[in-house]
Order: sequence, then C-alpha cells, then structure tokens
Amino acid sequence: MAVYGRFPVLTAEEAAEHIPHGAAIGIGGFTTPGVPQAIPRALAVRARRLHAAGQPFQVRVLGGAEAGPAVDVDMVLAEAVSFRMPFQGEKVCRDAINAGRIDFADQHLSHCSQQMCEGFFGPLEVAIVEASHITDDGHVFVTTAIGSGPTHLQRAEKVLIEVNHHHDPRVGELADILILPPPPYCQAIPILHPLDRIGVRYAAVDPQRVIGVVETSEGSSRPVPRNPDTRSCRIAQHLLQFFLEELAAKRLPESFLPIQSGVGNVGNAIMAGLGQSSDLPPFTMYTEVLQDSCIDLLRAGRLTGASSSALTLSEGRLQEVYADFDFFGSRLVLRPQELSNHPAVIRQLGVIAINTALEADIYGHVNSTHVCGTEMMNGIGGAGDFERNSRLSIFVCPSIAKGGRISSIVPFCSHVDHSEHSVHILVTEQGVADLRGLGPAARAKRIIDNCAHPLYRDYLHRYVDGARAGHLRHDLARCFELHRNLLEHGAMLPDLDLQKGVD
Ligand code: 0RQ
Repeated sequence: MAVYGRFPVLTAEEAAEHIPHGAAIGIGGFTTPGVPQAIPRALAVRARRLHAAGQPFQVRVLGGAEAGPAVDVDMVLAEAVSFRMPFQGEKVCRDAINAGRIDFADQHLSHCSQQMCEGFFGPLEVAIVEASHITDDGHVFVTTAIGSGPTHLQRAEKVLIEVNHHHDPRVGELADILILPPPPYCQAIPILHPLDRIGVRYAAVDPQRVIGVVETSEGSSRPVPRNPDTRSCRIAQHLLQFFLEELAAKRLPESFLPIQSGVGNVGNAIMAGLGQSSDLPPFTMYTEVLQDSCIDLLRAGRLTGASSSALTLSEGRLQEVYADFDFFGSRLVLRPQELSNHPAVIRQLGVIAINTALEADIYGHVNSTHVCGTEMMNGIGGAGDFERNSRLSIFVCPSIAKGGRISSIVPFCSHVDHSEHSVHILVTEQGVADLRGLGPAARAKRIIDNCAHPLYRDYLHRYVDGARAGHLRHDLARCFELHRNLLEHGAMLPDLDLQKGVD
C-alpha cells in the first residue's frame, strides 16, 4: 500500500467509504480555493450509487464558510446533504435550502468554533481538510483558507487529509494559527497590526486519528469576478470622497485604518476603486476574504498588508501570488475565522467594515441575506462580526436591482441582519447617507434623498408622511407593500415605466 509518511494513501473513493450515513463532516477552509474537493466529489458519487440501490445516504456538513462546489453543488445535486452551516454561495445549494431540502443554520462566523465545541452541532465524526503537507507528528499545513479547519482537526473522531500538490509548498507560511481557550482562560489578543502573528504555521492533529491522505492536484475553481459596472464604480467614488472628508475632518487618522471588505462582485469592485486613488493613503486590511482586486492593490503598494481567513482568488491571481511568493508572503497572514473575525481585535484595530446589503430601510436596518424576507441568498457570513464591532460600519449596494424592478431602499427591511443601531453609513451609486448622530426622522430623509433611486424617492417620502407618528413613523399595513408588489406583480412599483432602462 502506498504511504504518505506514516499515513496510508487512499483514493478519494476509498476515503469516501469511511464516512457513514448520518455523520457530521467538518469541511476545512473558508472559500475556494483551499477547501477539499476530491473526497466530497467521491462522496457525491457514492451517495448516488447508494440511493440507486435504495439505501439512504446523507451527511451533515459543517463548513468554515463556503465549502466549495464539490460540496455545495455535486453533493447537493446528489441529495447527500441534510444539514449545512454556516454560509454558502452556490445557486444549487441556495435552491435546495429554499425548497426545504437542506436545513441551513445561518450564523456569525466568529461563533462557529465556539458552538461546535459546545456541542450544538452534535459529535463531529469526520474532518476533511486540504493541506500542502502533513508531518508524521500531526502538523497540518493548510493551504489558502483556514476557516474552522484547526477546530475540526481537534474535535473530529476521524480525519482525512487532501494533500493538494497544486499549491506552492510554501503556502503554509501564510498561516498564523492559534485556538483560543474558552473563558475564563482567555487572555488579551496581542494583534495590534493586521500583520502581527500570535500563533504557529500549522494546525495540530492527533496522528492516530488520521485515517488516510488523498493526493490531488486541483487549481482554483473560483470564477474571475465580474468587471466593475458603472454603479459599483460610482459607489467606490462616493466612498472615496467620504473617506477624504473624514480624513480632512481628522475623524480618521492620516495613516488611515484597516479595511474589511465583504465577498462578492460589489465588494471586489469597491476595493479596486478605492485602490485607484492616490489621494487615499496606502492602507492595510483586517478582513476575512481577500478577493482578486486586492492582488493588484498589493502589487501597486496601495495595500501594504492584509490579514484574512482566506485567499478568495481565481486561478490566475493565485498563480501570481505563488510566482512572487517572497513579495506576497511577507504581506499576507491567514488566520482561523474566530481570530480573523474576533470582535475584540476588530474593535482594537479600529477596522472600517464595508459590506454589501441586499436592501436597507429608511431607518438604516440592513438585510443582506433574505430576498423578500424568505429566500436565502448566501448567509450573513462574517458581515455581522465586523459591522457591529468596527470603528466605522458601512453598507453599500446599488440603489436598484433587476433593471429597476427592485428598490434596494425600502420602508422596512423584510429581514434584518444588521440593525439601525450599528449601521453608520449607507452608500449607493446615488450618494452617501451618514447616519451618525441622527434621530429617525432625519435618518429617513437622508437615506431617501441621498441613497434611494429617484424613481422611488416620491413613494418613500409619501410613505413616511402618511405613516403613523411615533418615535419611528411606520404604517404596519403598508410597510411591506413594495415587497408584496414584487411577489404579486414582478415589480415593486408595477406602474413605473422601465422600458427605456434606468441609470
Ligand atoms: O442577482 O445573481 O441574479 O444577477 O442579488 O448581487 O449585485 O451581483 O452583488 O455579488 O456583491 O452580492 C449581498 C448577495 C451581494 C453578497 C450579496 C440580486 C442581484 C444579483 C447578487 P443575479 P450582485 P454581490 C463576507 C461578509 C452577505 C454576506 C457578507 C452577500 C444578486 O454580498 O452575500 O457580506 N452578502 N458576508 O440582482 C433581490 C434585492 C437585491 C437582489 C441585489 N434587493 N432583492 N435580489 N439582488 N439586490 C463574506 C463571508 O463571510 C464569507
């Protein structure tokens, strides 16, 4: 039998045979690349075979954030997933969640390891972790995404390692891994700069529990983000202007503060836009995902260093990092998600959090997860960890979606992920609403005038004027009228003429 050090080498199919029906499996990593692919793909094939033979086969999947297409597409299509937490980003998985075929726990990413250790997800039968190397004494050098992998390796009864030779063998140098002890044994976390290191380069596992290594060579399956569209560019311009005003008013220090930026097309475009202006001082990031645009910013010296939980890069960008590892390696640190998203560190560094909303309401509540209050999009991810604890909490979104049929500014959010108490700034392509220091009436006026699309401003002002007076003005019979129209007529204001397209 082939061996990798002291561990047996298995095929992905052999590894998949070790996972029983009903098991909870921990998927290491956080976003693609860096999540295991070969064993989950083999598990999908096995599930189909068992189902065809009339036998049940489903597992509970505990991820760091995204678990990659082999889990969230292949295994979902094979009906092999009964439960999933805490975040996903694939349409196939989203549809299965919304159809009730997968039970999904959408939760703050900094809480995942704690709740796993407290037993809320049951025993963890198997951990599957991607690594560039594992030593005989159980040092696992994970690749481009850390997530909850280190916790999975400590807790799982059985461990399977996918050693992915596609990665540069030096990738493990990026990691800074420490599992924090629970209260009352916690100590202050000495991260005073995003590049400070407090842990070691590997995750530890008891080698006795490693049942095998599967060797692979797989690149990043992450698509290249969409080119920044006009609206995203305008949002970035408004944000830049806002930062310059904050610097002039000395509310931001001359050296600037570390930025966190959420996942997705809008977030990627905004980082690209912010990086282009030399009026903004070079900055650092303390974030959880580092997307393609940040590689250009590092190269250009606009971004001087970043802490993340993952390199969320398409294949071309990943190869750029590996081709100049001395340069990038000294500017990047990857941490477990309970540290990349730790409230104390976010607060002490004074992070500026920039996340994307699906919709915001006229008082500043934000919905970033549920379309019309019911249909899951991706999950809250780490946005809540950052927005509640940051120095400056910013939400961005285009003012309209689906060609103007949807207004992103609504009377009342149909689901609330982030409350008005924590949201400081809203930015759309229309402008900036700075909500700091304002009571509800002034907030509503500023959000409608500065952020809502002109097509929807009259409706929103009329809503406020006609609403029941109180500390907040609301009309409980009408506050979801736009959402009801969308569900019933396919547009929030069906009488609007959108034929000519909208700016
Ligand atoms: O639909 O895909 O059919 O075109 O939502 O929108 O404009 O492509 O934006 O990729 O930046 O995603 C909020 C989903 C934005 C993401 C969200 C439709 C729109 C489009 C996607 P199509 P875009 P993005 C870090 C922190 C929460 C988690 C988070 C997200 C699709 O940023 O998941 O930030 N955020 N975590 O047309 C109905 C509306 C809509 C709408 C937009 N009001 N109603 N559909 N869309 N607004 C990440 C981690 O923690 C890992």
